Amino acid sequence: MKKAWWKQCVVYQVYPRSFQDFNGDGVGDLPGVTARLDYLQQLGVDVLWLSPFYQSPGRDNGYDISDYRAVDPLFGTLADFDEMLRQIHRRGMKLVIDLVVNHTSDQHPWFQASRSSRESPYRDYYIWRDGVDGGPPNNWGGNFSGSCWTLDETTGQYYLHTFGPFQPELNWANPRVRQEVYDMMRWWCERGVDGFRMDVISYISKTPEMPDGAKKPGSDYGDFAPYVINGPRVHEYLREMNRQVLSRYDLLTVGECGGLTVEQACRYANEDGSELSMAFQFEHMDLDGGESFKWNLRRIDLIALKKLLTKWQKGLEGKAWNSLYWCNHDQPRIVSRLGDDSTDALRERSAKALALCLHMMQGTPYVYQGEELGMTNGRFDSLADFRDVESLNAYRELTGSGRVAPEDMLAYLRYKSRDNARTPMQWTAGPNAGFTSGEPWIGVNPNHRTVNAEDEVRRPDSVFRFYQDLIRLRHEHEIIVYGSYELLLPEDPQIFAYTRALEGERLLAVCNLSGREAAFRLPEAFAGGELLLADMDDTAPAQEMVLRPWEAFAIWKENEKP
Ligand code: TEU
Repeated sequence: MKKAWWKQCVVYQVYPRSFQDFNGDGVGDLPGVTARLDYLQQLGVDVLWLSPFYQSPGRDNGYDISDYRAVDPLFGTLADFDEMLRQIHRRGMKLVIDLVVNHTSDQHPWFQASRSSRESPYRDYYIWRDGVDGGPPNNWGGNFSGSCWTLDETTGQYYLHTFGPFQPELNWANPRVRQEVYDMMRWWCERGVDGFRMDVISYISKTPEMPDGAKKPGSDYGDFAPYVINGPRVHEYLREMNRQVLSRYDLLTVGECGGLTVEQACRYANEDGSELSMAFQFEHMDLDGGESFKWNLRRIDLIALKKLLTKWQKGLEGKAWNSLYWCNHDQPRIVSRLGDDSTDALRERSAKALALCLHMMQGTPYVYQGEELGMTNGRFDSLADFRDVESLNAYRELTGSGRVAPEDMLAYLRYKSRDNARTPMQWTAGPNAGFTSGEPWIGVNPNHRTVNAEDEVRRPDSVFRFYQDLIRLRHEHEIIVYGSYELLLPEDPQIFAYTRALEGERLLAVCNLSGREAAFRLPEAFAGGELLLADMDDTAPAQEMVLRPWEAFAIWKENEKP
């Protein structure tokens, strides 16, 4: 397997709106990020991925961009950006920015021109179709509820949007659109950025015929996925982007690829470097999904999770590179989802066990802001406390149609809403968790009095310190980066254990991902190995062990010389 800096690094995702507010308007900003770089350096991460800060009406918190080359005044100025980047580089870290080019905002000048007339030179920058039988061109339903098509009165045609109607889909089949995107990417590369996280990049090529989709369960709409995701020309476009932009710089690129399969990942993230460095798959996040998308109270089944992550570890080995994550700005907090946040002790231990389980695997790990503190899901007393367009639309659609009772839907939102990831970063036990001196745009979790960075950094046994250790170990041990992976005990319903192997050495990760004791037999080959890390201070690896709830550890051993 080829070596690369982006295989050896740990990435930290900053969602600027919720990270640190510098100017007191209740919304995080770029000077706020700059002010917290020492904290991130102390954590030890190598790369920052910054979610959108571009000019935007903000209807999807910046994933609806109206000017790709401007910083939204809410977040600061271009000068603030340059200063932030300078300070990141000064600390030896790198910056990856979000590239949102499957769609723009409907306020983008391209779309304004496109919708103004069928003759506009920008008409073909977007995807326009005639209606059928007085309705939309087909039955596709969007990710943010409702139809994928909106009728525009001015020209009497419908435009396509797989997300909100305020996020019209760019037409990648138009070579001028692609050149605009590549120009813009080069502009940011020349400014000094070190890579791109590419929003829903698996959606950019549509099957031109765009037929009706199969009825989605629990919905009036049809499924666009087979005609949009991993579409016919997506790899051609990415190879072109790679030739024209990516290959000219030394970048980390990661594609957000809903609907990714192992076979597809081997193309998006292939070792020959002709497309992207790596891709985000979603299968492990979908394990607790169901009839109405993700809206339920289901828990992820551990045996299924092990099987699935093992499929990705083995399936990409030597062919492509994995990204590893439990959390991002679209997912509920992992400690509330797969761990146990019912008491402080269990919260901390389960957060550590989950972290160890992920960070000893092959791939580039991503830490989402607050994950390193064991931050939990937010507190949302009523519907009025939610901000996320996906959540609010789903509530309206599912309760409005009578499919889900309002109180059930509220419970589902509390468990799964994207807003759980977006409550402000908890810096201190003080007012608004030290996030803002103003009125925060979304409620601060009241548990910041016990769960906060100030306390976590100070305390030697904290979740923060544990993440620090995991990151340091990855930097020190090549086997954690490049070693091959084998799952142990595939049918065990409590323990997630696996080995890694590299020439001359081996590693064992053992995680009791349950709140009950579990018997574990240490494999012979690891007897007398070195305990690298454990989430309890008295873990003693032995031939016959009884793992305590959420006990997790890693052992390293040199192979016996023949
Ligand atoms: O997310 C794409 C995506 O697939 C999600 O909308 C996903 O379906 C949902 O969050 C799961 O509940 C990206 C961004 O990460 C997200 O924040 C944006 O809203 C979306 O694209 C549109 O740009």
